[in-house]
Amino acid sequence: MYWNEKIECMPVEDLKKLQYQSFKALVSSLYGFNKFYHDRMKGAGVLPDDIRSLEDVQKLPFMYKEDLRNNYPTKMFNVPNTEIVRFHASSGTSGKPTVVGYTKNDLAYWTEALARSLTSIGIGSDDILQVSYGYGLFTGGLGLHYGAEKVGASVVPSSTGNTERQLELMQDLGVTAIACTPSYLIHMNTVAAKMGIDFRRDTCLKKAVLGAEPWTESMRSKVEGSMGIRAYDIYGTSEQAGPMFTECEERNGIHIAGDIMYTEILDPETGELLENGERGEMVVTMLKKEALPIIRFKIKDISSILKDECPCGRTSPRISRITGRADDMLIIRGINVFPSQIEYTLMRMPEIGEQYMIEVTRDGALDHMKIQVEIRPEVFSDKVSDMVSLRTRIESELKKYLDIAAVVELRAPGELPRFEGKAKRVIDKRVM
Ligand code: DLL
Repeated sequence: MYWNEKIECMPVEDLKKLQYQSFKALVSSLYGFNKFYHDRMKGAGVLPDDIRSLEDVQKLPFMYKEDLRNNYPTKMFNVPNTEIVRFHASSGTSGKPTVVGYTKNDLAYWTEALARSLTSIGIGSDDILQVSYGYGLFTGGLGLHYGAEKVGASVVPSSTGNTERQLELMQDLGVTAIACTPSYLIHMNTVAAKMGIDFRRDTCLKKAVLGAEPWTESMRSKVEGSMGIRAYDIYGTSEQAGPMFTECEERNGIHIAGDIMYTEILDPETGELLENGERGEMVVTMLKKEALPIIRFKIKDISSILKDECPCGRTSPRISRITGRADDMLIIRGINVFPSQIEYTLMRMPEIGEQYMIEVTRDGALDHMKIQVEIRPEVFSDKVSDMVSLRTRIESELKKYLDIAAVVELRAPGELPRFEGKAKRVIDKRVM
């Protein structure tokens, strides 16, 4: 089932034409009326007339999160205040906060993107969707909320926190789907176990729409196995609008609405455009944005554009699961490792639960990595020799697959911190 078949299944060449037309119009208008883009383009020696094909996007300079910070809060907005109908803002945990704004049209295509996405995973008017992303300045709650209402689902706007109450509501209302961070779902699962709730037996939950932070295929298997649900990946950033794009029922990559966003994947070191299938840094151009235009934004997420067509029939470009951010990569004694690779290796071991924490320190010139992992209740034992041999096995798996020497510490179920919003699983004390 499609939400907007005409666009979602448009022939690829037609989509490219549409993208080019939108891009050309956007650049001409920004050059004429937006000081930031005018100056940037002038600085790079590019005029609107130099844009004669979609490939010419590459002539334009990049834009960075820094630009938003330096123009805090609204200096980069492209419309008068009277046309802004909503603001969201980042928490500013990695620097000064950034503010994003929306016109009525911005909210309309954001909601349309989510309506297409939710439809593609079979969420519609028969569903009761609990939105357990934070409501407020974070885009997750309100974004999913309006998308879900648009497809006719009944929304339970529970936001994060008060987990026991959320679980009661989930049972009482017969919630069929939930949208939240993967780490919050795992937390819910732990709280449910303590309350004696078995998801399969005691709830109607069938689907979860998980995102806002990196998570892995092995985490997906673990969550699905223990809760008896199907989990789907959802992606987006506040600069793009918020949560927007999901996998479809096929679950082989995230469909990007090509009429809304144009995606390039670049080599993080050389900046060269990579072929489809090659993994690199995402650079995005939003084709319909009014309040806060985004052109060639270096989003820093690592992904690839998939080569093959999706059997679902949608022709929109697809990206692979985000494996981390260009600025997330840890270099431990000269070895590059993404936290997601560590998660993938850990989650494949059945003895390990879903919680872990990575800590990196430096002693003189040497880096040290400590990984605390919670083990499953049925595996946890007082027998020291069993625990020592499990710990050694985890250390050797990490060495075998990632070539990193980490000290593993086993933790009892429930010992590590839980997260209601985005998880913070890496503490790099070298950069503090
Ligand atoms: O996290 C929007 C969102 C809300 C997406 C709810 C999905 C669900 P920001 O707070 O601006 O926006 O954070 C964006 O989060 O650049 C990625 O690094 C990361 N991220 C988001 N979704 C995923 C995902 C929201 N599915 C940043 N997988 C992005 C991996 C993700 N990382």
